[in-house]
Amino acid sequence: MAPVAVATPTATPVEALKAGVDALNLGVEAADLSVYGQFDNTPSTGTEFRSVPTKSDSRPLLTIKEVLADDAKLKALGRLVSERAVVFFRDAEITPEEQKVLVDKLGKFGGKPADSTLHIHPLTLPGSQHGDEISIISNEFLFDGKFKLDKKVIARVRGAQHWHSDITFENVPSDYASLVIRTLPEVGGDTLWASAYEAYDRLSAPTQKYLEGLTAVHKGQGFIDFANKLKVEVREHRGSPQNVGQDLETVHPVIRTNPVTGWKGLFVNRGFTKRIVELSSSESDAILEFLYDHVAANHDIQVRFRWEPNSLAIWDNRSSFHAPTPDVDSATREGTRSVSIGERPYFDPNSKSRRADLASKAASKAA
Ligand SMILES: O=C(O)CCC(=O)C(=O)O
Ligand SMILES: [Fe+2]
Repeated sequence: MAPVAVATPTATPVEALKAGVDALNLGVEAADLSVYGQFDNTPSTGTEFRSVPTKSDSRPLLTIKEVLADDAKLKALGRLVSERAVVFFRDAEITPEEQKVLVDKLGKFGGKPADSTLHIHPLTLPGSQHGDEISIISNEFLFDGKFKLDKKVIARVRGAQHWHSDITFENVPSDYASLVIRTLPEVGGDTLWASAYEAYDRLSAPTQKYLEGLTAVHKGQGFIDFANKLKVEVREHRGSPQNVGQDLETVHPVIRTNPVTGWKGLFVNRGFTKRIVELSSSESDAILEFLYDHVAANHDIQVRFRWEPNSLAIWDNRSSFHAPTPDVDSATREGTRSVSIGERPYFDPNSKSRRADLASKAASKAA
């Protein structure tokens, strides 16, 4: 007879989820990256490592090669990405293969479950140019040359429609992702990121409380439509034994705790969130619309990044949103993206607001 799996009883579902995440720490002490030349892009969102020293910042420079070669630096970088939502490097020569290693290791040092690997996008067909675990980001096709995009249609969509977090239709979505735009238009095609922590912190306390008890359905309907049009199945298994099935649909908490920082963030996005489970459909529509607008309209929780040759962006999909800028008409814009699979999203009622946590740390330092 096959052995029967027995679930170990744990205190609460949240404790069980956290235990899986906390189990791996790999015994590495994080390095101090503040000794390297860098600046914060905005008070809440984005940190950029310098590639040239400036008069006012003579700290040594940090390259992504040095990070990749040093576990202590990788661990610290993961922490920084989780705190700042997105981190940028300039002049970062990095191959698609190294992009995969980078996000997988950031996830591992953040304690992701052992069976979470790299995402295989539902529309990445076998035999794709850089292998299964690299998504080609292009303004001419969707992940694979077969899924052609109509540039004119894309350009007509309002920019704010593009805000999303990656692959939240998966049961186990992404922790870290990296992107390099390798074919650049002369101008245009900037990418914006926003902090999900700051989006949460900007809500009034009664709204924060109200949202904390709710869950939402996420669905990758657009990808299913593309697959149907070409009569292909969506890919399985997609980086976790739990990321299987053709429906690309799941339910996640509306407020999510990031296990690395312990901070609460807003976790619904216009790209994939369809409805809030506990509400009537008209209530859900109104509240989701408000929350999407809250992210897109507060440009002071965002950073806008202009790509240069060899720019690298690394973000934490659990605690950020991003949006490409659809202002490139005739030029080709193309890049490579690697997406690590993290943990199943959870909301820990004892987790903290970013602002409150930073304020209490500053107060105890001053005391
Ligand atoms: O093309 C971009 O700027 C961003 C594309 C995107 O959403 C991604 O790489 O996940
Ligand atoms: Fe994305």
